[in-house]
Amino acid sequence: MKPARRPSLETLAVHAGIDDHEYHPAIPPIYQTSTFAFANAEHGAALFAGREKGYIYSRMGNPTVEAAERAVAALEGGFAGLACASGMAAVHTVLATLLKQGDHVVCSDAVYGPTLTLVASIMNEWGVQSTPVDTSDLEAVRGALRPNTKVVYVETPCNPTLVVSDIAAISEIAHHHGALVVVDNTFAGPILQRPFELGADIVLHSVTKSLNGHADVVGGMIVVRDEPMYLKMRRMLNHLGGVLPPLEAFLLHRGLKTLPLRVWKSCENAQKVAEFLEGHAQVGWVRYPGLRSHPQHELAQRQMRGFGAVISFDLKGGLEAGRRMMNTVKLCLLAVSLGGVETLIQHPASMTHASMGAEARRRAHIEDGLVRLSVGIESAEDVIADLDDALSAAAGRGATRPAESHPVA
Ligand code: LCS
Repeated sequence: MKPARRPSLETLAVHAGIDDHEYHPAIPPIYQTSTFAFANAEHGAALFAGREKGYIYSRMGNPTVEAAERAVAALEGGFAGLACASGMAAVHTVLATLLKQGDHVVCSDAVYGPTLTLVASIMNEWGVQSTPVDTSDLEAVRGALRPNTKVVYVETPCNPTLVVSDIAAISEIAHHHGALVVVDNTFAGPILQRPFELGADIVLHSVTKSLNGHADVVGGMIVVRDEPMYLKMRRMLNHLGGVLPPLEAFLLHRGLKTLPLRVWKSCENAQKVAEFLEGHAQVGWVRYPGLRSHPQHELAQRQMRGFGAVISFDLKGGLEAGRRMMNTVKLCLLAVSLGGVETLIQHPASMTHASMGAEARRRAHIEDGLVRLSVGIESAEDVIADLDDALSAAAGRGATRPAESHPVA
């Protein structure tokens, strides 16, 4: 007998998570309901006791949300997904499940600002110890482990420095020590990077970014490898309560269908934009994993199928040049978030990573002049023309918008 063919990611993106329903719709219906009626008292009691399968209350489970959870879990190659109200709700739910007072977590130092604030500041107040390290340095990871280290938390590529960490090597080090590896796969996504195949135990996402892709959903997703972890995580999510609502789950699921097309187009565009920026006299340095000048370019080639949508670069002329540039762009939206169909530009030190504080930013090499660009699926030539005009303005040539309309620095 021919072995069953494993569907490709492109096929899963279109079909995964879609169940049969009464009228056989092509797209799962939106169960926009907070609660589900029981047939009778015995049925209600049986559902609560877990003796029967079915739906009770949408915080505990909802068919539209479960469809999106199955789809993302299939794309990541995990056992199951848990949809959360935001990426931060996913980070919180994972850490609250895996860590208790007295435990220690090793964390990439250049993660999304609020993730570091949660791990290194808020959770410290709850008695969880943490060590932020440059996780691209395996010796630093090894050296940070303590007898009570339960989790190594890796974001790769990192936000916004695009540092790439070796998931397979870190998993080996952490597992040898008895710690679990959590990978925030938001920047690469399942099309470009396969953390479970590299040894990770838990994968999480801000689905606000490429998985939804259309800037109309804030959401998160946790994907686990096995049932015991799923049950622990589900219990925590159910009690913390940060679940994804049905309409958002529907929009996420719709966005997934074009994920491979969008991701490959933005990778192609980002490579062109990164090369343009690298050759521009007004730009100090450019960091993009697809450039040979990126310090972990070889690792990125090994670990990723493509290099993603996000580029960071430094403008000659520092903050003032950055302010002028961001007040001049017309096609690029001056907005935070990333991984969507539209090109976005922002200034991490005063925006996404402001909450970390200057000292943590300095340690994580998030310089004040760093500008972050998330390249969309428009024409690369149009994006480059817009950036070219804005770079001229940054150099003091051409007109800019009034500074007060976009306070950057
Ligand atoms: N993980 C990563 C890598 C992120 O970039 C973000 C958000 C989160 C987690 C949190 O997800 P959220 O709760 O926002 O869905 N990153 C953002 C950024 O770079 N700009 O705006 C949000």
